[in-house]
Amino acid sequence: MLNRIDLRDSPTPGVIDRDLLPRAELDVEAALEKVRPICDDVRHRGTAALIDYARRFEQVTIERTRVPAEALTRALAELDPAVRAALEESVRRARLVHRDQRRTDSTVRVVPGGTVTERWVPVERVGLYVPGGQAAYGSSVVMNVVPAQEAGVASLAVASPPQKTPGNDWGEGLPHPTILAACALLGVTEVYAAGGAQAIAMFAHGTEECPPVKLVTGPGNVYVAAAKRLLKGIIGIDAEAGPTEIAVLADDSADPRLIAADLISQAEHDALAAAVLVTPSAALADAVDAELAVQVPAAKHHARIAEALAGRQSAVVLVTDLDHGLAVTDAYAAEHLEIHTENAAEIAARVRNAGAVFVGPHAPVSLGDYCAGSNHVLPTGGCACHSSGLSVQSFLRGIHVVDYDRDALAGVAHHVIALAEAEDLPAHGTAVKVRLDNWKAPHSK
Ligand code: HSO
Ligand code: ZN
Repeated sequence: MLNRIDLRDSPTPGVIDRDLLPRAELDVEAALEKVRPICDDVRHRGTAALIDYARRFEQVTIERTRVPAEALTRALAELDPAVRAALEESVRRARLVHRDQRRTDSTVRVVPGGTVTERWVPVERVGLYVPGGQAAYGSSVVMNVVPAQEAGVASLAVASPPQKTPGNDWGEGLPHPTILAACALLGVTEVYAAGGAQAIAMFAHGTEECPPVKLVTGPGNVYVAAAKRLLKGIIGIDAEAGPTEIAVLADDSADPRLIAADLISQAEHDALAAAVLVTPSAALADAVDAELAVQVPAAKHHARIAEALAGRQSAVVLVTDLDHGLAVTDAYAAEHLEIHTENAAEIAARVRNAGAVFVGPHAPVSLGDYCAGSNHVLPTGGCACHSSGLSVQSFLRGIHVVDYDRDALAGVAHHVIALAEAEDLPAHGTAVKVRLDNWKAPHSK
């Protein structure tokens, strides 16, 4: 079922050509041209434009975008108690982990009388985007809201597309009821029925109903990614999330049933999702293939799973040994990386590039998706080689506060002046000199 890429004969196993590894290209550039007029329209016409797009893209008629408080209360009251209990546990664990990410201000005394303090200040107002449709994830509300709240963000709005069929008798035009319930559970009262690029534009430019935000986070489809790219600068953004990815690094000790189940679990998200097995064991690769042949047809979403697994973004990569395997998984930089080897914790400690690492047979990605305490908004498309998943840090800014007294400035003035002159920026030096001159001959008023 999976394509095979054999790198065992590679003459330089330490040097991995990324082009040899499977990965789908997500054409965000092409989507840019489509979303530009939509974003401009929302900027000019505000809520009226959002109402028009709800009709055009979601086929629903809405009169306003702001979700009324009663709808949030009702969604929580009507939530299946088992789902409520699970969301509560998910929130509890996520809080434990994210609370520990909070930063404290720190002051360094550089010289006597000269200090630099790093103050951590939360972003004032953020917009969290939660996809709808095929991907209406209450868990993504948790993963966006908890770090923002733990960072101390004072004003927080959620947007999610209005649903045509909300799954109950509520009628049209509200986001998915589980999303509303998760917002209510977390104490989020500002929720908008807005989807796609137009929701990102609403956050960036503001409308009559929704004041503009400073930062937008959360996953979405290619149009959401394109709108984030377009509006970046007006707003801060987290990563442009692409389709989900799972890579598994495994040796002969691994259980092929578990690996197949985990590859399938992420392929279930999307026909464009990527599932990659990296192993030195051709026998394991065969066994995983045989398991997939049994497990895929039995899965509810077998059609899109089969498409994802057969796609060029998914493969088995055969490697010489685990060192070679680690070089491959580092080059691939997966959103999720599972380690199914002997001494899995030791191998995991050597991973350099991954959004999140899952160690051994009892830590499937789906645990992390819901209830590990870790965050599931993670870098995709190889971005894990330079970026991290969503965290408290994503919602904070570090501000350097520079506090020098006269003597501390005098002590370093000649260095500032020398560097300013070397850069042909003499006014920089003068700004220091006038202070020194002033001290020598203070003005008498
Ligand atoms: N695996 C997805 C997150 C998710 N899974 C939400 C289930 N619900 C991207 O990390
Ligand atoms: Zn998932």
